Amino acid sequence: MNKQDKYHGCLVGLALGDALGAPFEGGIIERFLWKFFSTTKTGEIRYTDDTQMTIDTAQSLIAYQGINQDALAEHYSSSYQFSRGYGATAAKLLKAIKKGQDWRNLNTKYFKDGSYGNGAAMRIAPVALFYSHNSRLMQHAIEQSSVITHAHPDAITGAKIIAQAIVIMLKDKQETIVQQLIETNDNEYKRKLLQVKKWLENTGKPTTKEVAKKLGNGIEAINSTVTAVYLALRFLNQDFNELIKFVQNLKGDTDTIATMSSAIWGAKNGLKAIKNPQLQILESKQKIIKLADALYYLSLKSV
Ligand code: R7I
Ligand code: MG
Ligand code: MG
Repeated sequence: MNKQDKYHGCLVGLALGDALGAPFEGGIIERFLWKFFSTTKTGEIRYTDDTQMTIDTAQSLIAYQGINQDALAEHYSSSYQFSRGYGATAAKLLKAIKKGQDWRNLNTKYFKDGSYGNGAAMRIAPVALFYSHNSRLMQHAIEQSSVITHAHPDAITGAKIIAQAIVIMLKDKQETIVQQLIETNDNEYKRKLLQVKKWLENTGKPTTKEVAKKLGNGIEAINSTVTAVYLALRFLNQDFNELIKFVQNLKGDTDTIATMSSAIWGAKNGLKAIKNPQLQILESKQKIIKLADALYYLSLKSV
């Protein structure tokens, strides 16, 4: 499999998953509101904060050849737009940075330990792609990029799980992925990963309701990141659209669970494997492909 196509599959898959998951996110109000924001003026399908922050992360990594926390905070805040559907606390924090406040004084201002939302995990794919050859540097970069908005350890662990899954998918052997994740996690994350292992080993397929109940479908990192890993693995050898359909029916944080599972699925199967007519009308598709290319070439430098 062409490695560069896997990079394309990861980032473009992520954005397409986000755009296709967004109309199904949240309750009646969120879904109603999204109808006004779901397409661009030229009729493309719009992505949400998940992809916007992923693009920001990629651009900043490329510009600084690594994580420059202050520049990244600046970048996240200058891209903020209400119409992308940011998390409520993340929105406050980004607006405060825009007004000149330091992220160091904000990341534990709203919650004592910082946010445990999935906002750090949803934007982590470029860090995985950039550092795919150096796990130690990757762990450090995940902590540095996450803590700007998500200081809570659960949020950072969620980002590490998604990044680790993406890196494993870029390589040839994926059989041991769940075992590797079980060995590097503990507590509630480990308990959920053990559930994933059990489900993948059995032939029975849990319904959307069972998945939501046991792994979660919420906005919290603990209730969405393992869910995304499970769904990417369950649909790994199936059509991309089957994965998306399942996530849309899962309810809850559908855009973000689609974002993270599609990034993992895309890193394994590549962009050429994504057969979906909506791909042709995805907002900023060419720009995202170019970012994936830049990350691919930069990752080669660190081999
Ligand atoms: O994590 P974050 O960037 O949100 C990402 C989500 C994704 O679904 C996106 O698609 C978008 O819709 O938002 O945003 P945060 O605001 O940091 O976290 C999300 C929400 O989780 C917060 O607004 C809180 O409601 C909740 N939350 C907490 N609640 C109590 N105590 C996060 N941390 C805490 C906490 O410590
Ligand atoms: Mg979103
Ligand atoms: Mg979401």
